[in-house]
Amino acid sequence: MGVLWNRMMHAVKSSDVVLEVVDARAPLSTRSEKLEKLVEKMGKELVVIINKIDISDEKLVGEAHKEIMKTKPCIFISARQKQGISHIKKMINMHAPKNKGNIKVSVAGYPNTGKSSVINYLSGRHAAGVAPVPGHTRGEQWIRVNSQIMLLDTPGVVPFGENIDITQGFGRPEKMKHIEDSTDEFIKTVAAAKYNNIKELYKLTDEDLAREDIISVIAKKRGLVIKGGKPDLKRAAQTIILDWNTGKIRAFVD
Ligand SMILES: Nc1nc2c(ncn2[C@@H]2O[C@H](COP(=O)(O)OP(=O)(O)OP(=O)(O)O)[C@@H](O)[C@H]2O)c(=O)[nH]1
Ligand SMILES: [Mg+2]
Repeated sequence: MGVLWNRMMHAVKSSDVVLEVVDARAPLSTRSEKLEKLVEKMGKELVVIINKIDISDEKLVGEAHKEIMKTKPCIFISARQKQGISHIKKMINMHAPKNKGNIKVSVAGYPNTGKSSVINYLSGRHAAGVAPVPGHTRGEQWIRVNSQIMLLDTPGVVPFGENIDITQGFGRPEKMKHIEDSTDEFIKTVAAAKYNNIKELYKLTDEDLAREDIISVIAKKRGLVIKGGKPDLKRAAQTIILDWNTGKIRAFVD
């Protein structure tokens, strides 16, 4: 984390504008207070980009957008559906220093929020690697969008001390310790959220949703069992996290 954070400081220092990409399924809890403070301290401009609106609820995202706008410029987009590109370019031009020929923009935020996808969308080509695996981007990379704008892709960073859970794209499922426990808590949070597709996605009844062991119900529905017919909680948890990371789970969690 220390090394990554140093690199983040360097990225911010070498930029005119920072785009902070957050996940529209949890726009408030995927904001990084430390990143925002760092940008402010360095006297740079920050724009919050709420990405993945295609897998969240429009009205609830609209409310979160209003909330964020109280303190920061903010727009909502879908990199996957290619919605919002003109807004991003307008925002970059509005917040860049006037009459600057070469505007440098770093794209930052928590893992898996879609930073590399936003860059590919803006540059119109597959310039940055994208994967449903948090921690996919490992090194910084400058990518030219046009004669005026250059973007810096950065690895997803959760600053030390910030609240980490899997709604913040934390962890590769196969590497997470105690994955059953954290996923159990996570799936209950998502199932209780104002907007979610858990019921349809895992074919659950209302009774299933109310159960304490919802994860074992999901395991059984998916045929994930171990010897003796017991539900395979580990594989069920891995499936759920993968479904979150790939966007099969639609939700609004904040
Ligand atoms: N539904 C949906 N999925 C998206 C969108 N943008 C990105 N994704 C998906 O989110 C996952 C992560 O995307 P990346 O662009 O690799 O995210 P990142 O923030 O660069 O991730 P790291 O480099 O690991 O920090 C991929 O599976 C993308 O296809 C979007 O607008 N909508
Ligand atoms: Mg990336």
